[in-house]
Amino acid sequence: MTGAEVLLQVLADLGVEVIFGYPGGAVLPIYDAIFQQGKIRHILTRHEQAAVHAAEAYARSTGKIGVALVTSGPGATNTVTGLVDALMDSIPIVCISGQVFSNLIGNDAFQEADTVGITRAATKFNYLVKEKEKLADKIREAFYIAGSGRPGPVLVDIPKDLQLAQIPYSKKETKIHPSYKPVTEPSHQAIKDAVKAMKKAKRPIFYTGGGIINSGPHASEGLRELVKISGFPCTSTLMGLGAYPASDKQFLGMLGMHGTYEANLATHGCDVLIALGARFDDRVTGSVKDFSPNALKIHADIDPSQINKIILVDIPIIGDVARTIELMIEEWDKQPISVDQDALKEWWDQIEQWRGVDCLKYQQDMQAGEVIKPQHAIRRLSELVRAKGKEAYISTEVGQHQMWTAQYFPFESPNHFMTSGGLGTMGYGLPAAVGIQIAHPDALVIDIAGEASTMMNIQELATIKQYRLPLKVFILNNRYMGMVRQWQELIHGGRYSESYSESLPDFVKLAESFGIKGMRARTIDELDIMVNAMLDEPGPVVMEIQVEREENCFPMIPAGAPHNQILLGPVKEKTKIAS
Ligand SMILES: Cc1ncc(C[n+]2csc(CCOP(=O)(O)OP(=O)(O)O)c2C)c(N)n1
Repeated sequence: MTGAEVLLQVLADLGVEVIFGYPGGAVLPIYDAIFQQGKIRHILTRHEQAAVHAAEAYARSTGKIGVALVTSGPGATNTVTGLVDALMDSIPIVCISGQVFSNLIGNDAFQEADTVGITRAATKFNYLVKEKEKLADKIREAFYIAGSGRPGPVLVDIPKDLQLAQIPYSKKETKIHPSYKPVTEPSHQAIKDAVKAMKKAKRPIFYTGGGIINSGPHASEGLRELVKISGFPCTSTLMGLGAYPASDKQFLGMLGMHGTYEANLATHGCDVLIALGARFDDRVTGSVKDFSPNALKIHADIDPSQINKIILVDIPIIGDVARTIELMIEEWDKQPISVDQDALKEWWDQIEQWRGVDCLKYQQDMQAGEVIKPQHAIRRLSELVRAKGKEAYISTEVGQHQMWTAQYFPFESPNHFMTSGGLGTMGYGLPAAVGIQIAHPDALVIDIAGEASTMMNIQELATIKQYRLPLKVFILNNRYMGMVRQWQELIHGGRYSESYSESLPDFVKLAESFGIKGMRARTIDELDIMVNAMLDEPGPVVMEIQVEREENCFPMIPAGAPHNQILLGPVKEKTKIAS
């Protein structure tokens, strides 16, 4: 077999069904092999960055490993944003890049780039295959590393001569690297200590993150049980949304910079914080020295490097979070102490008071002709989807609409919310929706977007058309880079430097030019009609919702401030909350 054929055979043996990619000179042998086989489907995106985001969303919405294939030089450099995105959000993907012929490496050959050098800091692991005998093993190893421990992106760079070389192939087990053995079984003593502390708590809270989703459905099921048997409140990071059902009374909504009042004040005031599969990132902690100041902290993470990285914790637990939760549930009944129910009730009373502030309220004028509030558009979208008895897979771009989605679109199940959390990559949502729809052809997939972000990977409308993907692009058009404008308003004296889009396409005509249905809602009386029309449309739709231009996203904890300085609205309206 040729190296290219070996590559495809190993991928098939590893269970790969789909590759997202873009061809070029240095991967022509692989594309030729793709042409001649029927096992693996290739999805042609219109940009390599989009191929990686599509692979990421495919991975996150299925729990499988996503695969991208790109050519050397610009093909590879175009993947860097997607690779870092996957690294920050712990998404398991394998990116295969073509490289120039081995004898040309170092010659500044046409379309040569030092892909391994460039992507070293963008990947969990990367590798330039130099010996043809190692090709199959390196691919297997790449999949093992991407998917095990803390998941992440792995890149394998394959020179063109290796793709053309004759290589014997035999199906083999993955050889596990001797120096890479992630710990999955947590220390039983740590579990005992954690459960003891949890049972002694008077003001506990679960702080859950994307690790629960990465760990698989078992982790989310376990979390639901643990929260129920403990009776404790539960909050989540952006990446963890869906692990615990948003509609449940014990769920306080998202915490952090644009989290709810109740989630943030409960995190600030708790006496035991149980962090599960979360990494204390700055959007969550705000001021590190003031974060959850009086709490005993339990931190469960599969990646030992996360422990005590930002916040010093009292009880670290290293291991798979699904297993951690399972052991916590087992331990719960074994420990003789019982939770102080009076204290817990007092805590819940306090939380209910905070909940009573109704921090997500907004005023929508319902008179015909009135401007649509972006929050209302998202809330109605979620309600109308539910009214049709559907559960949607949602992707977002980055900005205000992303935070409003986290606030107003309730997620009931894991793997249904695909968003760029750590890197905050505008241009993620549209290709992500492609990846989700490929993975779930019959599901309702909606990309909730801002107009500026949509412009960053707009070429993917061609991919959507080509594969007849019935996904919906729901653009909240405020003509501003809304999140930038908001910060400029609140922090830079209202000087809207370069954040207004003087020129935008007519999104309806633009969609039509790609052969996709375009729709528009301009005023509140058109909103429900158009959302329903979009949901009833069997094919793809680009929907432009013209929204209030200068709406701000609240609550907001100013960067670096403690949680109890959460703003419920503009400071000038004196809604700043004192501790
Ligand atoms: C690739 C990239 N460039 C710049 C930014 C900085 N940024 C964050 S949000 C934002 C504005 C997004 O505008 P839009 O997509 O219209 O969404 P809105 O905030 O209006 O909802 C910008 C420029 C980013 N996150 N990603």
